[in-house]
Amino acid sequence: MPESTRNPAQPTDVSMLGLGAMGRALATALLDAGRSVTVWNRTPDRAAELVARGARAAGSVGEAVAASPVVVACLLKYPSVRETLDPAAEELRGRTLVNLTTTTPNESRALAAWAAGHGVEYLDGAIMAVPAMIGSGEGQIFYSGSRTAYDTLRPAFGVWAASEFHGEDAGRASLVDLAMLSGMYQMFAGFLHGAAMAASAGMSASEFAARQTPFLSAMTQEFAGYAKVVDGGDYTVPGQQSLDFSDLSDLVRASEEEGVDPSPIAAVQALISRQKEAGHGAEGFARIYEGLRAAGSAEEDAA
Ligand code: FVH
Repeated sequence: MPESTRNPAQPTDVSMLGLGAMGRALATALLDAGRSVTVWNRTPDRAAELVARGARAAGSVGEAVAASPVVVACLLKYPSVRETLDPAAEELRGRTLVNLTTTTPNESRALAAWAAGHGVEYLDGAIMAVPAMIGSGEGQIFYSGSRTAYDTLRPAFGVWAASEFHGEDAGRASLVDLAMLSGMYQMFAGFLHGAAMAASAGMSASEFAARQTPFLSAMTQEFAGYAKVVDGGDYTVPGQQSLDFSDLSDLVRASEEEGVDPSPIAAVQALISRQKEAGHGAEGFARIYEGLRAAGSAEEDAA
């Protein structure tokens, strides 16, 4: 019997709140794996395709929450999660909430505290995949929060992507996710800045990409060496490219001369300059890590 025509009182395995591109991909993968799924979305029309595949549509958040022991939220941002769940807090009591909405680490911790205050088991998740990768075996989802919830749900959620548990601090999965995205977005911005510079010589972005891709791929091999220096904490180890050597003033000036906004590369040069002014010019490039960390501590100290 299709799920949509089941007795409404019969519980389903998972209730999915949020049927945007990602929520629909997650719900589809669960249905394809034979799980029974209740779905809810603020704009109800978005449930139609899933109902046709066997999901049960709930008419309200409370109804969706009451339908399953496990409730997955894949909404937009932290406020949308609270707006959706606050009114259903009592129905959630005794159930497990898995939040896959992108939130900051502190927002994830706030949700964990909110859940604990309402007798709800909480697992936070950060999706390292686009919707098309869900169920393809390519993506990854980082989890943190309740270990019990993770251990119980891992077999079911394994259909989405590879699962990785990051500990009981509910904010850790989000922190690692956002740290990875920080690296990715700065790489993309760097590529686009380079493409803008090359454009002033008439090179198309596609031509530039064809050159940049193998170069950057090769450069990522350097991460492990930088990481070793950072973890060892000794920026004087021989064999490193020094900050004096890495000075990017010419690169910044070249960008300006071509009429291209130098802000991405100027930000890197500012990090280099700060270390040189503090007397570390002879040390390795990786020393800028210390400047980034110290700036965070200074802000915390000032707070
Ligand atoms: N799509 C992706 O590639 C990324 C990959 C990494 C992780 N993200 C995060 O997943 C969350 C959902 O992303 P999404 O792609 O499904 O996003 P949308 O298609 O824009 O759908 C958003 C859903 O959230 C609902 N919604 C928004 N605001 C509210 C609200 N105030 N109350 C209730 N629901 C709300 C929205 O409902 P509607 O507009 O259809 O009525 C959608 O269901 C996100 O955190 C990504 O960062 C995806």
